[in-house]
Amino acid sequence: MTGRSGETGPGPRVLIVVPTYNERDNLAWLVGRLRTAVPAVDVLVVDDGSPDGTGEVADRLAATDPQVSVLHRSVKAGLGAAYLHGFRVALERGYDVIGEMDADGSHQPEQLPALIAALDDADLVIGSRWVPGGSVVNWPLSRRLLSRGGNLYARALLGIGVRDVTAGYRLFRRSTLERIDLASVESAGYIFQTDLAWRTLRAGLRVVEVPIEFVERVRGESKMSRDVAVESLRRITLWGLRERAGRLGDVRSRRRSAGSGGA
Ligand SMILES: Nc1nc2c(ncn2[C@@H]2O[C@H](COP(=O)(O)OP(=O)(O)OP(=O)(O)O)[C@@H](O)[C@H]2O)c(=O)[nH]1
Ligand SMILES: [Mg+2]
Repeated sequence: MTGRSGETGPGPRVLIVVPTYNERDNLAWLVGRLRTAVPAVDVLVVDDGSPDGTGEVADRLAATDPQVSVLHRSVKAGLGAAYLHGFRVALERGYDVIGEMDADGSHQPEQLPALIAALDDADLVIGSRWVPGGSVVNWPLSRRLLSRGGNLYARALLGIGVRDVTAGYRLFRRSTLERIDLASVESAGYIFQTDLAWRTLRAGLRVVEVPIEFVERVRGESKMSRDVAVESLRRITLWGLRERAGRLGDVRSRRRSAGSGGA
């Protein structure tokens, strides 16, 4: 992405939001890589009171680096809720670009420049595992099938072209977050990712996927569960059916008004 409206001078101000829950052994490693890979980028860690002391690790990083800051939330309230809080703060602080990145190393900071470059022609950039050139390292077949199957289902039901709509390595233009009415987002968990991409598409904005290499976490525990997958399927089904019912309603009312116009 070039400077604001293409003029020379400082580039866009970018903030990457990193949600954490029990990522003590990953956070310093991840933030260090991020600050080295793209030194101009600021980092906001959003920690949900991790019992393992991740919040204190984040505080230590922030104390020595003015480009790192931390939001402490008292209880684990879900990935989506943490991101919504982070986004609100990012908008208040005036950032032009607001990004998402996991703390566990799955999203490689070294690939961030490619995502930033893609923002020139996009309102939302998704680091995608499932476009040509994208890949996943160290995932068992079951996890691949879950992600591919979930994405296939979302594509079919929502009628969208995005191949990795559940992905969590992303960059939003500020204007995108301002358009999609964050205050009405209710998705607190992982379905948040699909929800925001779906809102962006429905607002008529441009979503571009950039291939990434996604690396399974080496340290710490996953917070994914069967309930998360089931809840995602339920919500996607609901949105898809609602959209179809809406379209059907539009066709019926168009027919009715065409009929009454001709009478
Ligand atoms: N603040 C906050 N962060 C969370 C919460 N749940 C998950 N996270 C963080 O969100 C990121 C993604 O969570 P992961 O557990 O890695 O989930 P995943 O990537 O789907 O699962 P794996 O592939 O198994 O790692 C990590 O940085 C987590 O620490 C939460 O409730 N609150
Ligand atoms: Mg992960």
